[in-house]
Amino acid sequence: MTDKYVPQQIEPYWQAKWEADALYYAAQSSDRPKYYVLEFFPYPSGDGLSVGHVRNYANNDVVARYYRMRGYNVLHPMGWDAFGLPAEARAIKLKTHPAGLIAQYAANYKRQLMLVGMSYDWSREINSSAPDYYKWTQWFFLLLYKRGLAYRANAPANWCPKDKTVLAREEVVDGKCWRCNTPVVQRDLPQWFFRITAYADRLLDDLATIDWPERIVAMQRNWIGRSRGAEVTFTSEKEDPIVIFTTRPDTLWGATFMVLSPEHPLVGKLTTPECRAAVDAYVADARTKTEEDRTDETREKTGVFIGAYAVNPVNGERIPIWVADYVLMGYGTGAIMAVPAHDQRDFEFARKFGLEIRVVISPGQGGLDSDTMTEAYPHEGVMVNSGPFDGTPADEGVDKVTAWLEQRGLGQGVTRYRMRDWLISRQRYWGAPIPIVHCPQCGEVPVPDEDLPVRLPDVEHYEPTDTGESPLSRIPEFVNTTCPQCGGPARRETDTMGGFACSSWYFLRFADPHNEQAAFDARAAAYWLPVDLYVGGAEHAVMHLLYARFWTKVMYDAGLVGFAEPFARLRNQGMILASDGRKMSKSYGNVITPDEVVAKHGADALRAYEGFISDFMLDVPWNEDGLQGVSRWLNRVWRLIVEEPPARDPAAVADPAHERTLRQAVHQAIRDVTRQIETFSFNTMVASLMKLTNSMYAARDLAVAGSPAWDEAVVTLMLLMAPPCPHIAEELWQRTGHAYSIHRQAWPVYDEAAAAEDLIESLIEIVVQVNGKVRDHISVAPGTSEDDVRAAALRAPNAAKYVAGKQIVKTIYAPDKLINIVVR
Ligand code: ANZ
Ligand code: ZN
Repeated sequence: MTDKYVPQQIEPYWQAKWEADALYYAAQSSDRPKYYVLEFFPYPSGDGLSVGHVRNYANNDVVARYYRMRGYNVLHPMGWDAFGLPAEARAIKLKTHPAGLIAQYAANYKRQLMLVGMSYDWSREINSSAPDYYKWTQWFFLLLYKRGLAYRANAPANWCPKDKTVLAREEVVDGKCWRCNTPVVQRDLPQWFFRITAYADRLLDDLATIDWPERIVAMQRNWIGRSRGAEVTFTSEKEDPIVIFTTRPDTLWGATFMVLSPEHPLVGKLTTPECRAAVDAYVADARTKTEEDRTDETREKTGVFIGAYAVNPVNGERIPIWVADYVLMGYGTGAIMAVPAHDQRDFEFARKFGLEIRVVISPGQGGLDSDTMTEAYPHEGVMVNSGPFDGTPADEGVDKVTAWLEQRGLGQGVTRYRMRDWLISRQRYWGAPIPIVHCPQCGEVPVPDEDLPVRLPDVEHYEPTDTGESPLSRIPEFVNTTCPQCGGPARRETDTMGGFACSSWYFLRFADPHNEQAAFDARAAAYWLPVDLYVGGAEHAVMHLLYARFWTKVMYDAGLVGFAEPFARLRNQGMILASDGRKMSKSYGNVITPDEVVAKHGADALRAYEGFISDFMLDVPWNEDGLQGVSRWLNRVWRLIVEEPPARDPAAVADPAHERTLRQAVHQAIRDVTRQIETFSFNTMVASLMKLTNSMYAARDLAVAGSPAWDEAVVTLMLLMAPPCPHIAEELWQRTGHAYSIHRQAWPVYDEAAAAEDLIESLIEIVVQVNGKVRDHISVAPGTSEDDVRAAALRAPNAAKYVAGKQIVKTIYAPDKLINIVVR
């Protein structure tokens, strides 16, 4: 047996043994508290995992292992988010089937995760593209359908011309497809939606009940975008009512023009013949723009006058009506009153087109001058030029004006949301088929539960079509079916569901992954869920993390689960950049894989470095020196424990003060590492372990090795290292004669008195005399018993010299001051 630390020799051995012993198997148990630790299940790609991906797995594994040692029944599962565009696109390119590709990619991910020593319960592995999984995704679709939460509607959709599919709003980034960066165009298509807007209030309000990063909470809040305001009815000169939505009814007296969205139904009717050509051209142009472009605040405002006027109901004023693309048809009523003095977009528009700016909110001192203002004043103040409301503070004015409008039948208070319904259908092959049949007699008919899953046909050609129809529509064996209701000929729905449907419930499947009768057993879900700790990247803030909350609430309402929030605690990891500070990317050739790091330094070094690298939340560049530092530390630990402590000079007897110092270091480490794991401070956790190692080296040099304090330190260091560095900890545990497995040991208990900072300072020095002559000094805690003081005095090297070979007659002890050993 070599005594050098060679991680590549010990790591595969222990990994195989843990797996063979099912050490991380999570049995459902009622007598132990549970802890469910989860990482976002990955989308397996052909590139495999980089050290950036490993960051959240490795650090969350520390938490999983820690809770096991704390006596919790821990569920730490892994699976594959396997449906979706990238695998399909790749398969088309390689002229192969995505199922085979995904299996290959997932196997590689699994190999990599095992390589870094993840403590997953692999018996629960799931794959969202397997029929025994998507059967239940379809079942949930129908649950939503039956509850009125899934519907089909014709809608302008974001269409990616390259991927040839509709994209959800959140999949459009800066007007481009989030996957392939192709500019998105608008198309009208029949689409399936989930009615997430019905849950807007609960999705907002329940944010207060979960422990999530403030940033993610804020993103969800903005995304849902609840605004309280008023709808106010203006009238055109032809007396058509034009309802506008405003959050600032207190500024009604400052409206100097009106803006309609280009899609507004009254544009056609109200536009005068002289303006028609210009308006038509503008409206046509607006259709080519994405919502993201249109709402870009830095873009120069555009618009045209439609030749008509509207009457402001509060003061009878006649204001020009414009059409402009910064007003969206999908929000509010698609029409606004423009108040350029107090709304920045309206201000820019008015300045560009020479429209009147009228101040109706005064900031107090000095007031505002509409001629010299350089930007809108959107803040609080006092209402001015506002008829009966002059002098009213603006914040009170909002409610007062709303009540005033309601009394006169001119408007009403309303709540509006920015969030829209969730577009779920995709015109693609590689997804869960939507389990609906279209019957000429019965209309839309849900596929009966017993006929699920609606299987994806195994075909060779599934390239997307240019018509916007799913490739499934070209497979007659799939399309042609009989109506479950009347038995007549019918057509299957050919759209598939976007991958976010699969990931909206997978965390429940892990509780009961092999259930063939139900998506999950209610008791299993009640035991394991909600997820106690969920970790993943912030890029999911408004998609997956909102959808999963929505589905959970629907399940709660359907009585399937007893909780309304799936993820009690959420943490986001930062990105690991390449050492050059750029994003790791295949195209830059700067990706670092766990494989190469493990080959060079071992999995434990990689894991510890993934913690040590920086605060978990921050983006940080990879640094080979830092990795080497961690590797050196592991070698030091190895030598400290495996190598015999240096032969002890019999005269060099340990000073009890040094033992106490060591105990203090040990218990401070227990205290700190415990807190650091619980607060996700993995960088300081590794630093604490390094510090303890240093304290042990110092203590060993002071000949504490071999004492009870030393033994305690060795055991504690191994136990504290078990979560981040499971292999070396297991190996050292065995080499120091302990019973397998260290991962089944209890977490060390922290002794507050031993860790106390003031202990060392408060030690008192005791004079050691031999036959009345001062020979040495020792440090002890006040109140130490005479026996302990005598024992310590006899170990003090200089005193020991004068006692050696003599017979002790008696000792005289003056408490906390002096001990005199009388020898002969
Ligand atoms: C007059 C006004 C005066 C407004 C003022 C704001 C400030 P949030 O808070 O995001 O809900 N608006 C209404 N419907 C719109 C649409 N379809 N497209 C673009 N803008 C629209 O925004 C509500 C405000 O955005 C509304 O209040 C309206 O402008 C504008 F000093 O009305 B406001
Ligand atoms: Zn029918």
